[in-house]
Amino acid sequence: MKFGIEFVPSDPVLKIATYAKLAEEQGFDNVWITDHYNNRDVYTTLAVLALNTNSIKIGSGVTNSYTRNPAITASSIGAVNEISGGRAILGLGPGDKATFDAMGVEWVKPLATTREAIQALRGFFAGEKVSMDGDVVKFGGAKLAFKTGDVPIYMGAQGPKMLELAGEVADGVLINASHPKDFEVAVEQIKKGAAKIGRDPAEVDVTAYACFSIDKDPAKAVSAAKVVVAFIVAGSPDLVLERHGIPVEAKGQIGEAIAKGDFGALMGGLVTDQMVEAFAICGTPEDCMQRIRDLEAIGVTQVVAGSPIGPNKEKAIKLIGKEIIAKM
Ligand code: F42
Repeated sequence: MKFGIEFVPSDPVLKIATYAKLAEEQGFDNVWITDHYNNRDVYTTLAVLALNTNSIKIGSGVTNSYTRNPAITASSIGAVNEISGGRAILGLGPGDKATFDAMGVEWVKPLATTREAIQALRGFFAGEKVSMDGDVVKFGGAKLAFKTGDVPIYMGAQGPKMLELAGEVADGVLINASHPKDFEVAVEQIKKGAAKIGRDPAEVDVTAYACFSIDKDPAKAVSAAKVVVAFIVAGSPDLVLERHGIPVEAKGQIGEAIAKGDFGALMGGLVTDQMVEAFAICGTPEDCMQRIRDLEAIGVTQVVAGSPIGPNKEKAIKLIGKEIIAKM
């Protein structure tokens, strides 16, 4: 099992660099930085992490090819790969519709766009002159003027077709989920994609990009996870809620409370323990370890500790290092 950690650059970059260094010391393999226009820039953050760490791999988790042309992405992550001594990973997804609406960016054919962007990116990483006339992605002979090295490409994916595509074309897949039931379904889709092209599915690093909250006091861990879980419930397809026995009506109620900023209602009962169980890796180190072992048994090969990580980030990173990574 590999371990990753996610940071959202809503925090200052230098603070994230301190956490990333601590994560490296605690034995984490990867650090992932999210990409949304309203936060600090992902590649600036990755560049600072590159200079402040020595061995941990650093990646975008995840960027998209609507707000950044794939040639620009190749140039940006290529530069990060150069300054980090070959530690860069590119996480790429279809992007977040709400963010695109706010930016006035049209979200067309996310599946085709992701497939074609990856094809172009592989070309740029191989030092080729890229000419493409895809459904969405088009290049008229574009070539980078420096060698990027071969940067692994991970896809951010949840939907069945995106997961299948990841099985075909990606080195890894970052799946926003925490429960074995969701991974049973996801792993089947990834295998289906790999089988299509006669690929060994074991080549794909199946990553649980999870809401994670750890503390020696389980009540504190649950309390820290609740707001993040509320956002997950509000954004989950009905099918996923039903899979976990969560009433679909809860989604509307939680969505309304989020819209009103009524965090008291979320904490006071709208977000149930059942929701936390379904959508977070949460609790004491022993609880988290058990869940990670259950995920491993289903085919998960990397667990990413995503927001909130714990009620206290620094303590949580140390707990994961000492009580989980060192004991796996
Ligand atoms: N999004 C961000 O913007 N920033 C981040 O930092 C970020 C991090 C992140 C980490 C892990 C992760 O799993 C997701 C993350 N995301 C982030 C969200 C990500 O960008 C996606 O929004 C998210 O993964 C949801 O994507 P999805 O896999 O559910 O795919 C969507 C597009 C979907 O509907 N997929 C369908 C499916 O079955 O997989 C396929 C839809 C389809 O077939 N579309 C056709 C096509 O060609 O695209 C066209 C259909 C038509 O009629 O137009």
